[in-house]
Amino acid sequence: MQNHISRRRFLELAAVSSGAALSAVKAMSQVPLRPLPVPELIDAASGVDAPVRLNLQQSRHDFGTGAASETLGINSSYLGPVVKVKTGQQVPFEVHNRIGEVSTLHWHGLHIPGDVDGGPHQEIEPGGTWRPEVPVAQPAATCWFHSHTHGRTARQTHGGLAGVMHIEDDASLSADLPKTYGVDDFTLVLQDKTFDAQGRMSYQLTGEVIENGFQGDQLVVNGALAPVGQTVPQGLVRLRILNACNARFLTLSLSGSQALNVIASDGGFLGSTFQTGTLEMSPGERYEVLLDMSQLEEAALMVSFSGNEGLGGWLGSILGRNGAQTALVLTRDPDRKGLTAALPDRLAILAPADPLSALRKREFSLNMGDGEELAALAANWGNVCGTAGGMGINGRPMKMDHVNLQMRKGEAEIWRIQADEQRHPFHIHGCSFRILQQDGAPPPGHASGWKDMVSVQEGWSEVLVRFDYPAAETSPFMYHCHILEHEDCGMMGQFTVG
Ligand SMILES: [Cu+2]
Repeated sequence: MQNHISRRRFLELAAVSSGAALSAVKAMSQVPLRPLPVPELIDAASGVDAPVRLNLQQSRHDFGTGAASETLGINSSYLGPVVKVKTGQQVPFEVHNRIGEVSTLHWHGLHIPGDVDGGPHQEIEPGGTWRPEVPVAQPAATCWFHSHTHGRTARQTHGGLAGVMHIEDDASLSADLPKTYGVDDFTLVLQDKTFDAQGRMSYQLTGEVIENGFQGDQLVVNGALAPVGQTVPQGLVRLRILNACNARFLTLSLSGSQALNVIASDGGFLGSTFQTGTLEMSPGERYEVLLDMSQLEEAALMVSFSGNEGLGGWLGSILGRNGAQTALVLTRDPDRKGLTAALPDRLAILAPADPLSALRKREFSLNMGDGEELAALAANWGNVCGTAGGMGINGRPMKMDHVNLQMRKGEAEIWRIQADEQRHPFHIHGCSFRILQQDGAPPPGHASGWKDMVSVQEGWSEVLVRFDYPAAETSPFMYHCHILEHEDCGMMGQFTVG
């Protein structure tokens, strides 16, 4: 039966001479596909009668290795639900902490006041409940939520405390785009993992792991070992992709040199569809892409690990583990008709970023491992660095009871950021920004819209940012490296908006 299908498929594909489809078939024939897990959808977009309940819990989860791993989950054995909300709503949440230690839940990418941001100051004690009323004020975007417990963010997020939020608005709901959840609209949470000889997820916070960030050697998609497979209708298919790795930069591509049609970045829709052969995603970044499955019988999304390598990564490169691997194979169901529309050429009105609107410029230097003073400060101020030395920003590690900067509400600024060494994904809470330059060059087209992540390596990265939401001294916003081990070691600062 399998041979028969493969042969029929091969003949059909040979007839259309599609290189993309052929490589997808090749990818499929080499490894078995697990079904793509589709996270539970909590649809709050048309209003809720009761608070949206999110239970942070300890659990056990089989990623597909055949063994149960000790994990954390949100209403689930690993990771969390997709929560759909709509602009203009005020969404009540009840976050129950049942993981047996202190935790927090940060709404990454949301334009909200500091007191509901879920950063390190909004700790939820074990057994406790946090009840934020979250106002949704921004345009449609794919955001997420994850642990932000200072010193424990890396371990808790790696353990599974992360979920995705779809923000919709009238424009996104009426757009000619795929929007049937789990049918033609899929959410992909990409992560790297390491499994021990018994197939259990392992995570050890050594000095090397803190220095380079955690670098797993296995790709998982929504908590399942890649590659995963999914059948889709004949038409447009939308993938909302989150890099939820602690530290891995990922490079995405499609089999057969098909272009990725990028329609949205962290903060919402691009002005128009941007086509690119490869899409690099830093930890914390989101992109939405469209595939036209009326043109393809099968398509494979490929992912390669890139970014900070360290010794483990270097060995991986030598052994060939860092080559592109198949994350997801989409197979068209010829009997199901989907959305047959052209790729949209007009998605949102996106005025060019205007650097002249900035009232001031600030400079940030991301520091790591330079000298005993930083290490001593990092340790004294409660950061988790182990033997990795200290990390900080502008010579200072994170200090919970110290506000580094005070912003004025409604004012735009240019933030210039550079790094001593390594590449760092930089994130600012409570806003979206526009990238003026990244690593010393203009941003690629897919990163030229609204963002809340910018990569910083050689040369300056510059963003134009405006602070529109208040944050008091008791609930300041964070700016930090999104390599979660770096963040826990002190590469983070705090600001108020008033
Ligand atoms: Cu970093």
